[in-house]
Amino acid sequence: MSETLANLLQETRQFPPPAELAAAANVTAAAYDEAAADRLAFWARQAGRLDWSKEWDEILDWSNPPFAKWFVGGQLNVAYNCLDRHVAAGNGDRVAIHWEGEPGDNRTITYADLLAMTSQAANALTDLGVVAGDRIAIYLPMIPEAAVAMLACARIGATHSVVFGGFSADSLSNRIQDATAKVVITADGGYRRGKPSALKPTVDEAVSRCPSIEHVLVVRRTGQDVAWTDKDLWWHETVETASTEHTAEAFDAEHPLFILYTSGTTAKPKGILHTSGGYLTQVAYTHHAVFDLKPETDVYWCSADIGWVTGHSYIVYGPLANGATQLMYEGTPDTPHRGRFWELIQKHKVTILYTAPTLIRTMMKWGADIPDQYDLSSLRLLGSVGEPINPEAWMWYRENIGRGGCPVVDTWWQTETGAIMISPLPGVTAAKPGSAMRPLPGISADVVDDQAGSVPNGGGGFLVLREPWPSMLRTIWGDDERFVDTYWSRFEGLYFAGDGAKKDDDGDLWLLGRVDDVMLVSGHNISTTEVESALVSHPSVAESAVVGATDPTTGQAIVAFTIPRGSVDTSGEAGEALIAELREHVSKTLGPIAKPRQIMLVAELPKTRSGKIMRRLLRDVAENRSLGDVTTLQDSSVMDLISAGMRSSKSDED
Ligand code: 6R9
Repeated sequence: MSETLANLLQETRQFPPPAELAAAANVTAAAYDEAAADRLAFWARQAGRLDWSKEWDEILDWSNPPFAKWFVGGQLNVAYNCLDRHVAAGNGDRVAIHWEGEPGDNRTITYADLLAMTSQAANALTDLGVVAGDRIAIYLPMIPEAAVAMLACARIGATHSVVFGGFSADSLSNRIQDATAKVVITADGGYRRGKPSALKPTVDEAVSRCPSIEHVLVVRRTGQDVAWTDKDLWWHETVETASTEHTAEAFDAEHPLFILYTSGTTAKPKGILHTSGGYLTQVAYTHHAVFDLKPETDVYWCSADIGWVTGHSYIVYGPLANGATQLMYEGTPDTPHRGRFWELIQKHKVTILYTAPTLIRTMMKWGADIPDQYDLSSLRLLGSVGEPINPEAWMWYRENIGRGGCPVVDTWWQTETGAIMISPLPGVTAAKPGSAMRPLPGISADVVDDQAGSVPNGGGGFLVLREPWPSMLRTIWGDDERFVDTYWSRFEGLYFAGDGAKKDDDGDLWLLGRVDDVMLVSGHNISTTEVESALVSHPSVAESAVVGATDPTTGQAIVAFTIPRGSVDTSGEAGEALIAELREHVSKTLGPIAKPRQIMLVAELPKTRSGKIMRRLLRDVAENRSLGDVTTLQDSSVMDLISAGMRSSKSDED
């Protein structure tokens, strides 16, 4: 068996940039050449997009790999770069955030407002005894105070650790303890699916186990009753009464900016540490380059939660560093109705939308007649992040949301990389549906075999990064050894990201999912992504998750869990006929080797709270094992439904 990862899916469609966008694009093809000619000088020029209080002495210190230092000796204040300098430049009246609450309330916050709010929070935290280097936990819903809290920490040099508001008291207390945080910033609750959903009781439970916590700062969002302890302080009594004047002090380029725990499903969560100068440089550059942001005219919307890295880099730091006007939405896409996203885009004339494949596939399931009811003509660019986007979902996004005229940028990156690494450039790249295309200028990614040899075009293997990049993680908080073991020991001198990928005949990159999920079927390594994409390319399918289950004849056999599109009849014989047709369809699209042994039609799939499919649980179901840890699931009732269906479905072997 010589192949590392099979290359089964062929895709020939390609979409060049719209002429008008290309003519005015922020970044042209020249950027690739400039970066190739001198990578470090290229990044130094991008760092020049920021205001530094003190220029750096050295661009990169890589004398002690994998511990990088970028812009050594430089000093800056991250919050100053996101706020003060825009106000100083006369843009204080520009809207920074159009905020929409789930119940329909809304706020408009200018750059001057955001600076005043952040200054108040910085003063209040300082009064509470927070000093540079302290850690602050943030556990908030999607309200403007979440961004304010992060920026206030950045402003005073405190390191924030944002914990997604859906996590349990256990997850929260583990993260607080790991970082020995001094303060938690939270709210009474937030609105989810039409109801106030409490946060404070979870914090109370967590804090009872966290002796490091001195104060709990509570934003009043829902007005629901909260229990009160002597550590608790209301935000409106503490922050909103503080002075709106605050002078930002500069910190070292390598000063810790934040810790963000990766949503690991089994092992102890890893506190990914990011620092200041290099991080801000790369998020600002990539936001400018990949989204082609024109701060004077664009209205940008990233629908991620601020509790994930996408929210950190592409709601808070990248867009604000670039002076963007953005939409921020508190709630779920189906509250109060399934057109909420499109209604918001119509209302705010959003021009750039950045969302996740899971959302796109959900919209496919609900049907194109929903977005069709709204005016989406303001949109000019669409982005995707979080999982491989199946070619058919990419096409659906382009046709039904972009109305055929918007470039789609599929952006690959991770909590660990801090910023986008692989993506089309919207004014340059003729994008292929489902491909993240090329490393951005200044980034060197490759696909290697198990001996670390670069695979030729047409080959598949492990996605690696060859050179350090400015927004790279610096370590795992408190555990340098685990940092080295986890990311830098599989291949000598290379960062291995855990993802499989292939190069097509043109050398463009296709992400193939986590290598842990790869299926070994009769000696062939088959990626879950390709089989899922083949299923989604059938007109009756909205979404699919594929796993390898132990099989006596083939080693592993392919089992697919498939969500039909809204209008499809799946009852009785119609369902059986569809399953047979789908198995044939995969066989025809990818070859008989990839034909699923079994296909289950399901209504939902188990997803992490950030929307990624949890194949591990489906593997348990497919192999009739009792379910593993389900605490990171978004909705655990899904698994009961799926396993019940699995037991009753008749075995479907050839
Ligand atoms: C930004 C973010 C990282 C993992 C990553 C990969 C998957 C993200 C992707 C993608 C294919 C893309 N991933 N973007 N896979 N195409 N465009 O999601 O960070 O939550 O740390 O997840 O997500 O598997 O390794 P994070």
